[in-house]
Amino acid sequence: PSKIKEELINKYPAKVAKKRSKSIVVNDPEIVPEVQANVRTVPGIITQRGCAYAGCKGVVLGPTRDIVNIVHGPIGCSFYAWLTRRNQTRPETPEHENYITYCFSTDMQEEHVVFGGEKKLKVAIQEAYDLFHPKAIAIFSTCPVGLIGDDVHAVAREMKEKLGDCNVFGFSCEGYRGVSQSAGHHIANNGVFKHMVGNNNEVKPGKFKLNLLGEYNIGGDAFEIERLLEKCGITLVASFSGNSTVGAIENAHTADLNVIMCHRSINYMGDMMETKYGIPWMKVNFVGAESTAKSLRKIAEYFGDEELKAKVEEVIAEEVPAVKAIIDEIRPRTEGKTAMLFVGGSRAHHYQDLFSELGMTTIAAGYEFAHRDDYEGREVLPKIKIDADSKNIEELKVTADPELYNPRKSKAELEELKAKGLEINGYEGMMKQMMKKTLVVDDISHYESEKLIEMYKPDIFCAGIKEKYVVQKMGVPLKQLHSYDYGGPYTGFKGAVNFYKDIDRMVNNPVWKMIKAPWEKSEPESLEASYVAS
Ligand code: CFM
Ligand code: HCA
Repeated sequence: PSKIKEELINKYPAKVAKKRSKSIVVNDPEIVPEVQANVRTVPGIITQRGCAYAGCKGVVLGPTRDIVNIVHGPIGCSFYAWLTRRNQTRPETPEHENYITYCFSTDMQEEHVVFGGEKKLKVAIQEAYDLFHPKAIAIFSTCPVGLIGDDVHAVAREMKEKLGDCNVFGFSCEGYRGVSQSAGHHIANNGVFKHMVGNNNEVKPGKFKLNLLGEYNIGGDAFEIERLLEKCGITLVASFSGNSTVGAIENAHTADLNVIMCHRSINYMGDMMETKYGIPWMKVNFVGAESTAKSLRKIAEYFGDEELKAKVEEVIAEEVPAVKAIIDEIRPRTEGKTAMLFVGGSRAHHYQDLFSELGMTTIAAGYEFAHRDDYEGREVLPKIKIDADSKNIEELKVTADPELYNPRKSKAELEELKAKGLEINGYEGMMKQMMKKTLVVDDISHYESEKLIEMYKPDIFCAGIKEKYVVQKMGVPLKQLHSYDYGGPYTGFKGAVNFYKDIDRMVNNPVWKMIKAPWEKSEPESLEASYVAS
């Protein structure tokens, strides 16, 4: 693998090669080498990253159905974020609000860039309010807003005051705010925490109450998790933010546990809620049948109730036979095959569990925009150097709430849970679970992906829409782990079965053998020759 690493960077100019080499690491799960992450992409390199606005508006706020999300900026930014992420939602009744299908924008023009856009923004907020009377309106700043200096927060305060019964708040999530969409996650967490969480003290009935953090209901993933929680008798107070509502999020501080699916996008919320309200958090993974069972058991162990533990075992016993029947049939066809996973900030880790259930090995993986803790584990947090780009993002000063702080578990109880193997307020990252000598690459470039495929010829490559057709033209099937190629859900027991079937169909499809990859062609076909042939 170190030769492979050499091969990946030897075409780069010396300075670029030096920088990229720190983000390309041969794994050793015992030592866990350092991975350079969350740093600027070298200009000129084709990255798969997005911007801070995408992380704030598209990822964290976008999935909640009853917030009107107004994008302050040119129309292109809005169009980009319009339903492309496949975050599904299910209103209580057809009469209930659902703004997800709408696209709200101030449609900023040159004139507003020159003379300012605040007036236009106020008009847009008023118009949205008159049309829908929503509970909340959020404003998202795109790049030009920061450049011309429109004060979206002042506009939000003024309009909130004026409207009276509508929560209006803004986000300074201009695309350039950070090195990737990761900055937007942090900005979104801060805003949701400041303006929403804690606004409603109504307590939902239920004995075991939790919030599901970092689950955005892509392809219906949250529906399957909700089904399982309900079956176990666990009350879901709020989801952040898939299939969720303003009311639920405002109520989140009444739960007794936060479980985190996507650590990268929402770990800030977990920490802030722990400090302010005394709610511990626990990392879970509902991607993979075994991981789902493990996560349900962890939740039962946290609550420490014998009846709940028995119920969880009963649910697992009921769900597993259907999974086993399918995997027993499929696994002989997928066993021994190889996969590469390059996705945003957590799926490159989570989906390795599904591949291992299929008997497949993940030989290379990486995130687009995660931080070192997502690779190496949260214990490296104190060692991470805070650079100028990270310093730009506000770090909220949170303290215990004088009235609402109530530690759900005492220090001794938390220690006891930790001794039982429950990782409280912790995440061990991706690398400890990957095999020795596998490759870990942060913010992989297009060039490096092609090189890796040429060298390893994996049976499947997992990434997004930007990589899909380039990779498939190389004769390697590409599974989109962002949009799921319009399939899913892939969480829970039902989702695992969906995934096994989809991967079986892809890696065992004879069509890939009929495509000649560039390295298999002896001579480039002339355009003329291909006309004659067809
Ligand atoms: Fe978390 Fe996500 Fe992901 Fe992410 Fe994303 Fe996404 Fe993703 Mo695309 S929140 S980090 S910013 S799991 S949109 S639902 S698929 S890159 S791996
Ligand atoms: C985003 C959203 C995205 C893009 C997916 C892709 C998603 O980064 O703004 O490139 O295929 O999951 O929809 O990550």
